Amino acid sequence: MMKKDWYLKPLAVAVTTVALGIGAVQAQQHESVDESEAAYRGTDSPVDPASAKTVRTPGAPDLTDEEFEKAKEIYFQRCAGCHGVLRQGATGKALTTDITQERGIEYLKAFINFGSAAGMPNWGTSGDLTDEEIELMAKYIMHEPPQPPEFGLADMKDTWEVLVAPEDRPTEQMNDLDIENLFSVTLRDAGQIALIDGDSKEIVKILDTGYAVHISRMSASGRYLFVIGRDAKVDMIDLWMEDPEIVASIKIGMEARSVETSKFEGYEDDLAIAGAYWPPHYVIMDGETLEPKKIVSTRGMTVGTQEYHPEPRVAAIVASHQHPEFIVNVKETGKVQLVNYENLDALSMVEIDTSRFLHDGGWDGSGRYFMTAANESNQIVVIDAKDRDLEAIVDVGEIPHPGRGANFEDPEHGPVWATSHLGDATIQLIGTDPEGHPDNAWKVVRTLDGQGGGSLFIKTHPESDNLYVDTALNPSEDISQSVAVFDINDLEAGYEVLPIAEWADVGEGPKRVVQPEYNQAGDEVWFSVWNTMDETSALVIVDDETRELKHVIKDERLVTPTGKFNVINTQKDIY
Ligand code: DHE
Repeated sequence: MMKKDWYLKPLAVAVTTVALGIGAVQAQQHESVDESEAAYRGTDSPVDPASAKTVRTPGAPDLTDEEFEKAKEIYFQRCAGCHGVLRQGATGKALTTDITQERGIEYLKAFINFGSAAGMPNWGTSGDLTDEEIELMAKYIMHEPPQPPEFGLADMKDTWEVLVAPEDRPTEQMNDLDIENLFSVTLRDAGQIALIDGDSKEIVKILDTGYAVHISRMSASGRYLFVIGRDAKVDMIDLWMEDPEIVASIKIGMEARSVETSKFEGYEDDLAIAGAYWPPHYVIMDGETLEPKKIVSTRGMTVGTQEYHPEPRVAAIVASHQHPEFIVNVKETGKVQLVNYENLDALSMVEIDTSRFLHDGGWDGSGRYFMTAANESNQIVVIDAKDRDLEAIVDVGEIPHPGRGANFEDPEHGPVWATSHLGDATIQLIGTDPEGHPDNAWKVVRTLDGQGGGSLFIKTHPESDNLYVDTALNPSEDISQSVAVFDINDLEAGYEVLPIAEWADVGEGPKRVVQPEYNQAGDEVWFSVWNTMDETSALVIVDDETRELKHVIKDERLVTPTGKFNVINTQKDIY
């Protein structure tokens, strides 16, 4: 089993045992939990803390109203991302009152102060929280969690706008953009996207979208771009307009991460879907106007123990090409729902038990199998979209994080899909050809050693012989500011390191290099050099043939660029 090493090695772990009246508390003091990793896993929740009603719980130390409001603010900003709004646990442990009241205040204070080797940041010793705030938070989590309000159809309709009616939109492309080679670039902390022309590298337009915008997805036609913000705002952008513009938008909840459109033949773009973290539900909408049609809650029983979970968040969503279905990952329950959209008034669904903590994923090279990470279970789940059942669950390294993964032909093992990992330095290739290579199917057929852990995305392209692996969240700057590239035809030769952040020459800052994305021809690879808001970021473009620097896009409008989505590669699931 892969040891979780990258996380511990660079961190000098000084174990401080705090012996307390109520027994010894083993709180491991860390020099610092890597801030980017902590920030990545627990970005502040866009849910308004004031919307959550305060609950006073017997057995918990009392707090004034003012203290409650302050604690809620801190919790939603720093803790909800990992522990969940209702504290049922996800990447972070469950903090329900049966646990917190049993542990007691001193224990809780020590853990908040020193953190833990399992990834809990050291909020006190890092200086993020004061002693008073630590005491406040320890008391706060001994009370029942305040529940934010639901967000139903009326709330959605209050936010729904059709800015340009379908009948008023152009009937042909009105601009001379090479749309297929256009890139939609997430400007994360600006709440915007940049549309960048893949040939000229010019910024075509900057568009205001949702708060902490997260991902872009394409319509089946390749005409519309769908963007979702962490605040659950979906924007639909018409790329045919003379000046590409948002034509419809809606908020489908208070927090979300995923959006997709219907892609099965005969239903192309009839419908759109977006999945929320809060409330835990997904919403099926009209594909042309985003009118909300059907809200489906994901609350239910977990796989395995079949315990009720009140906050199973919707992670990756893909649109099946095999049936008129959306395939929806439900994170905390470990259920994959195949939602048939032929009749929204009589919704039929296949709910497949898989493995808890589903996250991101993508199609295998054939477009039949959905390969998705149950990342906190260290597994890759394989869903057969044609037979509509679970094909396999594959044990992999520590916290797989594939993005959509990478599909290519391994010279020895045939067709494979690859993932890298947050929690260790490996890249693992899983056989995806049960017909032609049955012995390799759904097994790890090759494990490569990459630069280090902290990897978020891996990518290749049918026209390329290269496999690029980022390590954006590795604590060592040499590693987080560069990428590794393997020759697909000689994988055991190891990797070459490309000094992407150095090539960007943007001066100070963390300069995390994140998410390789190819252009349409597959002869360029674009990387984001993700700096903080008040530092200079950039996009670095590498010549895939020579692996040398081809171009750097630096522009003050490029604020915290992260995900980049080439239109044709996103539309056709090319990765
Ligand atoms: Fe993401 C995809 C959730 C943090 C950049 N991210 C996804 C998906 C999910 C998800 C469920 C898959 C969507 C789909 O395919 O439908 N991301 C989360 C989180 O819960 C998490 C860990 C913390 C949070 O609070 O958001 C998180 N993600 C981040 C980041 O910090 C990243 C690195 C920078 C950013 O822009 O926020 C980031 N996530 C991305 C990107 C993708 C993504 C670029 C799409 C990858 C692709 O190639 O499709």
